[in-house]
Amino acid sequence: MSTQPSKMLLTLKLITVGVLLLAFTATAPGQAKFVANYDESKIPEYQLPPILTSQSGQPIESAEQWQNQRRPELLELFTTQVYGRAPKAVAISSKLIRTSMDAANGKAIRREVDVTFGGESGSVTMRLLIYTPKNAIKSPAFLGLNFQGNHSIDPDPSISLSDRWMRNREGITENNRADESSRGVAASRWPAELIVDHGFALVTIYYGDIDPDFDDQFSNGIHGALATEASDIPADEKWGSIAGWAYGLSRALDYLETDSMIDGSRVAVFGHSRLGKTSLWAGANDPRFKMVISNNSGCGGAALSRRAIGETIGRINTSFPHWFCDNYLKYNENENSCPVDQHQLLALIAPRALYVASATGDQWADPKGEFLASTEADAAYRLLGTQGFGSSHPPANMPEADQAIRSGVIGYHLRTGKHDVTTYDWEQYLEFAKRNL
Ligand code: GTR
Repeated sequence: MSTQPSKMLLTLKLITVGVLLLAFTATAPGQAKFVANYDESKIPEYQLPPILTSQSGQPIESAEQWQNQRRPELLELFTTQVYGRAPKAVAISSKLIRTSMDAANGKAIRREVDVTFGGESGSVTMRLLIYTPKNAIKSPAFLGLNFQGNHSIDPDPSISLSDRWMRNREGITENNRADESSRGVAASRWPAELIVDHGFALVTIYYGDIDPDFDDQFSNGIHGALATEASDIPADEKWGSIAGWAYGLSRALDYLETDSMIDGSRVAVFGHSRLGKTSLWAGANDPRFKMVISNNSGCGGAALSRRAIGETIGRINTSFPHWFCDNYLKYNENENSCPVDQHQLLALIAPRALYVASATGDQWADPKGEFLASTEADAAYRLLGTQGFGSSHPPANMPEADQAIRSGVIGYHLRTGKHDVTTYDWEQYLEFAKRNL
């Protein structure tokens, strides 16, 4: 008899907890089901933070003020509020693993080179896959991270198969490891032959060599290897994976500067999607990159966050909590309070060549926001004495699909098709690079 009321009480309590939990998950900010906005008329009101005014309100009117005052303060804001702070550069060592004299239809020499670096807590080894045009002395190069292992960019079975952690992909990768069937699956994104035909080298690295792409509280990959060096960085400013991948790109450039077949002073950093966010951050941080290419980088890349079209800061931080630093969480559903927006990231690349590419079928990445950010960045390019987009003003309207604007130092196109990297994209980059690299 006496157990009956307490059982009822327990059931009641459980129901109450259940209802409360349900109410919380349905209404807590950032937890409610995300519905992306694609309607221009529903964009929240916003004002972009200025490029050419300092944080204290002072107009920036000379190249000197830009270099000594505005650029450092913007770089610091992106470091502390968005991507996180990386430790200082550490020394690298390298080792040639193998060479093929007959790659890319006989047009290229292909090498695999291991570059190792680390700190007191451990080390990272990333394998560079390098195609250089035959008979060239020192080639300018495109450097970019790849998503599925170096073996995925070229079906040639003599390329080493990555044994690192890899995201599962239906029909391609299982149990987080690549197998023989994934050889060449991403070849359409990496047209090595076309690139060497134009006189450029291609260098690529599996991004998971630097940092495996999952949330482990910043402890594996580069974060673990450089944990001691990063130990005095405040918790909210700790580097996320994008900053880690960008750091790896800079270490790759350290190596390329020593490679006898590459001209290290003429390296373009390239990336698609999350790796496009990465190429932008690498280019903003490391002025040795002579050209920066963002392919469909979207939110946290080239797209203006304040438009909140497609993917938003809140959404990206929820899906990928390890990409950015923890301070970035403050701007979930609160883009206007962020002291920076992504046009200022693009401006950090000035006066070096910058190419931003969007795709019509990639509304999640907000092509218009990517275009607008590029036109805003033009102001910094002009201040630094370049012609920006190439004419007397940045373009007022988005170009038609497949009509690339690439006569200046800033290039932009909207390609027909989905979120991807295609031959069309590469053809534009190559033409742009012929003048700017
Ligand atoms: C998506 C993400 C995008 C983009 C993309 C990718 O899921 O929302 O920001 O980075 O992944 O990298 O493929």
